[in-house]
Amino acid sequence: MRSQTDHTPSVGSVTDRRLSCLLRHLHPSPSSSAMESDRTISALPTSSFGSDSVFAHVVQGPEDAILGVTVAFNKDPSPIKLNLGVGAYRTEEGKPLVLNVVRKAEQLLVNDKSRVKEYLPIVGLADFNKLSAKVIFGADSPAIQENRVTTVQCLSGTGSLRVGGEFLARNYPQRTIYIPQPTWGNHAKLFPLAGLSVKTYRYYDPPTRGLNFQGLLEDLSSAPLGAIVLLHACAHNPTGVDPTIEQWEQIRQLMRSKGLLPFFDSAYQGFASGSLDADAQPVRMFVADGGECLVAQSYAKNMGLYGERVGALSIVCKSADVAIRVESQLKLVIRPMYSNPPIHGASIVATILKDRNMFDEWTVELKAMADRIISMRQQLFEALRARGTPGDWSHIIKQIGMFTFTGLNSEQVAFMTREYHIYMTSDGRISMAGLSSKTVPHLADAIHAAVTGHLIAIKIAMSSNGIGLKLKQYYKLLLLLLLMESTFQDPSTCRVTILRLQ
Ligand code: KET
Repeated sequence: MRSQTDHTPSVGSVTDRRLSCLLRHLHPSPSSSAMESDRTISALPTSSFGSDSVFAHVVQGPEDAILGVTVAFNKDPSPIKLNLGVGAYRTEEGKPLVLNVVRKAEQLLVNDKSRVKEYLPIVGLADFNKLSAKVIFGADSPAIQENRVTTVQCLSGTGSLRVGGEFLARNYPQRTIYIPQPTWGNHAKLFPLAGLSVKTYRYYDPPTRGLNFQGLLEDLSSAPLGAIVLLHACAHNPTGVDPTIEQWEQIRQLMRSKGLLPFFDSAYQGFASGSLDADAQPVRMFVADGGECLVAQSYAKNMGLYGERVGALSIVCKSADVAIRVESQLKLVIRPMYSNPPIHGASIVATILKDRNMFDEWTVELKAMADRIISMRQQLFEALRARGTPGDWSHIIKQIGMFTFTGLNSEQVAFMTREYHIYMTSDGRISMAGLSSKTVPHLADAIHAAVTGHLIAIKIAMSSNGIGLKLKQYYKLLLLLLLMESTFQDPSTCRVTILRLQ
């Protein structure tokens, strides 16, 4: 007897077989159908069975030159380790800092029940954009009053540079951007991806550890008409060397006379001098002449909003109607890239910039951060002097902003990491913001040992001997060590000697 609910026709007639086939499709038995489809899939390369990964050919990418330092630092179990790699502010206790004013703003935002999590417009939060333009161009900027500035909220400084770069690649006839030599490593990577070709102009002068002003002027003079020039608004990264105001004026005149387009990267406003206005002066000089320029702003450092990714791109145009059309094109760049920016960080910034008291509180906290960095410069300089470390270390106190470009070479950096667990970028840049009174002696000891080289050399000699260096070679090595003693006046000569030893 068949139950009433059993719809399976009895096998026999052709009609019955067709019906049973149809029913199998309608009520597939899990075991049979899944196995069948798995069998079909298993022949395909993306299935979980058998064949190799379709990504098997993918090679291991290198770590980022800056952020990779933190990766290595995090893996080091040493209790004395010190991260001076990434440009991120730390307190005297070595802890990341959330500004009080930021905490207050966040509290206000949390308590405001009218706030929702809707999408922002493509160009971001309107208040944030308006107020950010005032921070960089000045509250009474004629360009703002004449509505010649368009500002769009972007993903921190990096995102602002990327959007600005792509806008230029699509809408500006000259597609070459000149970046300083050296510069923040990401510039040379992000602009080509935006569609621009990158060339460099001379900037840093290693022998004087200062600005190669002549080289800079020559290179910008020979740049093609209309070329884009990336300028660090203040606190040049990695060198800590900025032009003087008089030199900026010469740069401005030259650039305007050659029709070069300035693209300012303002990642450290307030960190050079402690004053937002003083640090914005070079940008404001270019805006005051009525010409056009782009500015990428970041709130990562000066408001400590690193992970919130808050920044702005402003394009100063000659007229309001051009600014409107430029903004419409910026939207076409942004929409397919990330659609629209995140709301939280920009709301924190807007809350602070909108309120006079909170704004003032921010400037006080910002000044305290800048002052702490300046005092770290002084302490490190004095610690090296106290140790009699060979070389002129006055550049530590002359350079400004978050970084000191020490002049230490990559071997010396590797030595300091290996022996002292001090992490920094291989170009010898140290983040002064990561240093504290407690860690200055440790850093000074490490620099002293790295510069006076015999420690490195002895280690090389010992390890070389350990791997079976012949006695004659070993003595040759020791002889070279003695030779090195007389060449330590300048760290750069130390490098040559060490390379010879290896
Ligand atoms: N411009 C410059 C000159 C710069 O130093 C940085 C960051 C940025 C832009 C981008 O910052 P953002 O976080 O996107 O607002 N520099 C530090 C961090 C990093 O490399 O990402 C650094 O040099 O350590």
